[in-house]
Amino acid sequence: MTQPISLSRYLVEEQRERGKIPAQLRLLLEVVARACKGISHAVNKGALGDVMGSAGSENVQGEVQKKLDIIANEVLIEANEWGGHLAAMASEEMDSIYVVPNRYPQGEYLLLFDPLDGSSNIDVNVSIGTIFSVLQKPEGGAGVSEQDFLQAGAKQVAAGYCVYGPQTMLVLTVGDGVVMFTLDREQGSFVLTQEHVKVPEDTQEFAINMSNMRHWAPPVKRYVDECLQGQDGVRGKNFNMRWIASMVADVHRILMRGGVFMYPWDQREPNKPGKLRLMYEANPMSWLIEQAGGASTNGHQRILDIQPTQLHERVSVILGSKNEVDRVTAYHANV
Ligand code: AHM
Ligand code: MG
Repeated sequence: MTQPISLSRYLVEEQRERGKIPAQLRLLLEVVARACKGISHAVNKGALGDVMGSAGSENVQGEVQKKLDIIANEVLIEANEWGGHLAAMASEEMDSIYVVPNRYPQGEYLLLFDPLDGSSNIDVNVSIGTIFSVLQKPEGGAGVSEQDFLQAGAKQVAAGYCVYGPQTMLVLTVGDGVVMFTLDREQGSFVLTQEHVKVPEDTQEFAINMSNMRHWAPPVKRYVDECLQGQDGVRGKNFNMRWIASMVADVHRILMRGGVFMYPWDQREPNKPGKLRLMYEANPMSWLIEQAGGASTNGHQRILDIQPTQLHERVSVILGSKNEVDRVTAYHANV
């Protein structure tokens, strides 16, 4: 029987054999994984711990924070601030960046996260997750500022998510494909369960919140209309639909079996480019999808090429199976 490969061993071997992961980055990823284990534990407790329901506060985007949003945020900060691998962190749940306090050494990396994505699903026991993105602090310049974070997604040095579902899984890229680890609760460690993850180029499954259809722009409406026509329509095949309302769970399904995920701009809030956040939701997910052979655009350009201008910037997202993403993007060409 082959020995299971733990996340720690995978990272050490990647560092040793491919020189892919510098020691500081390896430490960072181990710490993020450890924090995710803690979050998984809190999520699993549910009503048995004091973790359910609203925290009675709002985040910078004006969204009500759940207790678990705040717990997950604190777990990630406390786990990461003292190790010497980070200069600063940014989170969906914090207005501005969190600079590593002076009492700890400062590292060269920047960590961004959505501590608990899909939080509308917390209280109904549906899969949720933590999304993270790692950037290198630009060279030169003393201290660290929000400006240092404003780098295109193509500059990420690691990205991933942890999904808290029937299994807790950590999905990771360091630019060398996508690997998946499953939490072995008896051993307390993440174990490698899938390598060479590949998103099929074609799919017959799409994911979008259909209740917003009347607000969509014509290219998105056209694409979904054509899918709904099924085998008698222009696409000549039937499509299935899924919408979990947890991006982590929807993207995980797409990594496992293909599909296209869309959270496009819509007319409900015409001044916002979309609902999802570029730097700690769309960028890490887009890199994972691209690393697995899929594609990700905002309808007009590759998401990873977008130069952010704000930490909490929003973006329209179309990602997944390459041929479908290319089709939706082409429909935007003349708009
Ligand atoms: P959150 O970060 O506040 O949880 O919001 C992001 C989530 C995504 O996980 C999901 O794709 C989307 O919001 C669902 O939105 P909606 O409820 O509008 O369908
Ligand atoms: Mg989110």
